[in-house]
Amino acid sequence: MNKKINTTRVSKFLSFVLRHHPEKINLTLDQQGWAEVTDLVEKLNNHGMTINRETLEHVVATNTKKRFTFNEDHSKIRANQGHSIKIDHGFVPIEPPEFLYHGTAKRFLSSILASGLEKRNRHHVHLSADLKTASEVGRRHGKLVLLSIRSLDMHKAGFEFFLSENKVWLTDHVPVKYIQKKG
Ligand code: HQG
Repeated sequence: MNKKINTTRVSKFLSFVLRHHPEKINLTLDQQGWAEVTDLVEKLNNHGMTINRETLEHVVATNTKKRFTFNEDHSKIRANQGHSIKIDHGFVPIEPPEFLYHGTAKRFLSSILASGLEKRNRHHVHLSADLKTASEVGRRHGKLVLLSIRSLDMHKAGFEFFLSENKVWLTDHVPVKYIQKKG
C-alpha cells in the first residue's frame, strides 16, 4: 500500500467520475452505474492518478460515508448515490420513519419554503434519519438551517421513498406542506 495516498483526493475524483463525468476519463458505466474495476484503475492511471486495485479497495473500505460499493466478486464498482448522470439504481421503495431531516443553508430557506425541496443536480432530494447527519450536510452550504420532513405522511399520500446502501433517504420532491423549520 502506498502510504502517501491521499484518500480524500481519490474519493473526490471517484465521486466525480462515477456520479457525474465518466466520459472525462473515457470510462463507460453500465445502466446500473457499474464500472469495471480493471477498466477504472487503468483509466485513472491514464489520467494521472496513480492508483492500484489495493489502494482502491482501501479508499472504498475507509470512506466515511460509504460512498462506493463493489459487486460480490469485486470486479465492478459504483457510487451508492448522488449521481447526476441517469442510471437505473434499482432502488426499491420502502416506508420511511415518521420524520426525516434535511440540513440546508439559511440563504436557501425562502426559496425552499416557496417551492419545496427540489433535487437540483441530483437524482433525488437527500434526507437523513438523524439530525447530526443532516447538520453536517447543511453546513457544507453555509449557515445551517434544519428542516423536519413529515415523511410518513408523505408516504401515506403516495410519495415514494428509497434508502441507499449508505443509509441516505431519497425522494423525488418534498412539497412545502410537509416541511417544518426546526427551532
Ligand atoms: C437546496 C452529500 C433553494 C438543498 C451529503 C441543498 C448528502 C434548494 C442544495 C448529499 C431548494 C442542493 C446531498 C429550493 C433544495 N430552493 N435551494 N427549492 N431545494 N435546495 O449538495 O442535500 O458528500 O445537491 O437544501 O452527505 O446538500 O456527495 O444536496 O442545500 O447526502 O457523498 O439545494 O451530498 O453527500 O445541494 O446533499 P446538494 P444536499 P456526498
